[in-house]
Amino acid sequence: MSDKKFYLTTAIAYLNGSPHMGHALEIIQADCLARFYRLIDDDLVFQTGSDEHGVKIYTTAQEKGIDTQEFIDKYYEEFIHLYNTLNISYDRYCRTTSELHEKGVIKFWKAMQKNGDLEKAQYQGMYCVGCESFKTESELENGRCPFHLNRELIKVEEENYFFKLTRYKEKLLDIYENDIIEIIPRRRKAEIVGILKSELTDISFSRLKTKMPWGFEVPGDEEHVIYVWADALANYITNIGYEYDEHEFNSIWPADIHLIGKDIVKFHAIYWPAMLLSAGIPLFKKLFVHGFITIEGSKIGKSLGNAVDPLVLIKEYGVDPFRYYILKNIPSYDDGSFVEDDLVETYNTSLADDLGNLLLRVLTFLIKDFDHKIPKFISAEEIDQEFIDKFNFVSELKESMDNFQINKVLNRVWEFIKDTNKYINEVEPWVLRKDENKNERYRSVLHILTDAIRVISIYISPFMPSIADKIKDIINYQDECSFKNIDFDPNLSGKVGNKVVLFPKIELKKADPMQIFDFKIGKIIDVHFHPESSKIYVLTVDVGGEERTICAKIAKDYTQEDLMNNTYPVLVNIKSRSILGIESEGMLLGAKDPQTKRTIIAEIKGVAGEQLYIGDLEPKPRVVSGKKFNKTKMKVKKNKIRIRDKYLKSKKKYVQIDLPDGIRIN
Ligand code: ME8
Repeated sequence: MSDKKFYLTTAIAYLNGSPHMGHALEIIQADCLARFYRLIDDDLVFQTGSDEHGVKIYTTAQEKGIDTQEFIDKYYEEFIHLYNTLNISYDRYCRTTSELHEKGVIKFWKAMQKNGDLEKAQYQGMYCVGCESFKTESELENGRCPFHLNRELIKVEEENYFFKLTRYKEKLLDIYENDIIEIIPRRRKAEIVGILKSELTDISFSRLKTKMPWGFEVPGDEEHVIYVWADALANYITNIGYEYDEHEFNSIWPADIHLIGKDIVKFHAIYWPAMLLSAGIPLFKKLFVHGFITIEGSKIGKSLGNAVDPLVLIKEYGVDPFRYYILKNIPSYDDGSFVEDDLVETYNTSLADDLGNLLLRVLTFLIKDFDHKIPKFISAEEIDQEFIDKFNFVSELKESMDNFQINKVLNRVWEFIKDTNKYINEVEPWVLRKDENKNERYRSVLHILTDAIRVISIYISPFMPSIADKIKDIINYQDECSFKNIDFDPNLSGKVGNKVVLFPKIELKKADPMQIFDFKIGKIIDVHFHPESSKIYVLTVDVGGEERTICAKIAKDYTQEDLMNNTYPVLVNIKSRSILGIESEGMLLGAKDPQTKRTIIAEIKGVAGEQLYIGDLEPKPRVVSGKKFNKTKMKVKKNKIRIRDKYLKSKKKYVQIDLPDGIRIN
């Protein structure tokens, strides 16, 4: 037996914003993997963390005028809060601003330098702050990064330290040709081999401190800071003893699984192994790559804001149903769309009908006829034995999990739950209980069923740990949650608790189509002319802790002073679009006065970010297209904005517009 622990990691999130559904997806998948492998062997280390350096964080904090450390600490708290709420069982957490991490990064840097892989050279390139990475021509779509279409690339010209990635080309090709590192799904491997064969260059591994001070100083050169990815990737080793405890390090490293999203494969499949080879550190074993979650088909981004805050969903539906839905409905290695109605449907069918009902059915018999006691197992007929033989399908699950097919595992577990319900229907305990001669059999059947519920509690624990614990409590099962205990136990005994409805049914709320609109009060904090048109203003609008760029064709009718510091209703979830090369991320409401030919915009007094309502409707925003907006036929009525029979308003006031009745807003 090896004393090497199973080591599983997630990507470490940038702390430049609140955690979103993508972060929730990754950490839930990782937690599910960790809990699953712990059922096989408890000797596992699960690490996550936060990526706290880099241009993105530094400039966002600067723009907001907040001290960078204070800025990241705020988001650190938010991430930890989400992870705790989600019941994430991480063992270690690496903050890349920690001293421990810094020491490890310096040691790592020196090891690569000693190997002759870090050298200074003049550099010129286009940098995407969103990805924190230089981009080659072939990675761009119409001159923009495909992952960050809203961001301009930055031209960087400076002397940097370079990592000699090209030296590792052949070794890396060999690694992937021979599956020394496995990339799952395998189609992602083809992408990596393609990059290795065609466009590999040495990479800039530092930034000038005068331009970007937020990072660790390059050892022996105070003018440079270490590039954020060279720092971030090292978290996988620095936090497990690389610099401070060799024994600990050797008992955890190499990582068995790095779980990451599809946008950062290149860093993990090319940079990271090359860095490890350079520093003489063994390679990790597997890269699991998940897809991206969209919200009802739209990319997570500014237009949806926090409308789909995981915490809000958890509050509404509970942690475990949320975890269950994410793991079941979003295929682990493809993109998937979050649809709230699907969550409700999944909850009602799989959780309430299949699992909740099964528990209730069995408890009812135990309480009614056995005074809560689990009856003794006496003997099994053929049909019982067939069912008992179905209890252990661990090797099947392990094979799927080793291939990162989480939803396949979940579906297989559900097949067992359905088999249990089917078994009840076939053996008909309600018939057995009435027949004196069938008393022994009735007891055995109920014993088998209670044991099936015990086994189910083990199987579902990686997906819904709290529900699993609840079921264990109800049947008073104290033993370790482990696959060691997955076979039928003829000696199970004890008393069960009272009936519990684990998943009360949820009614599907039919949303009013008007609820998709998200109007907020926006305060104009900057106005300038569009460089390509004197009729258009480019406005910077504060919509509550977030700034939007909005292009508005009102420069003929309003002076810059008219607008500055005033507040207006803004449609914040309209699909962003490019207006003469500038991305417009929201819309003011207005229309032309037929008499004066002046464009008049709607106004409202209030605080930036304040929610507006269409009558009494609670907004349930989705991204809205311009076409959809036009279909709503908003009209002026008594200087207010009327949408069907309702008016646009804040909690306190109506939105006002100085136009005659009947004019269409556009
Ligand atoms: O990339 N759906 O941080 P990050 C699913 N700091 N996953 C998503 C997603 C979405 N819509 N959006 C992002 C970073 N992710 C770096 C990682 S690792 C040494 C450094 C995933 O906060 C993304 O793919 O932008 C990544 O795996 C994780 O969330 C953190 O993203």
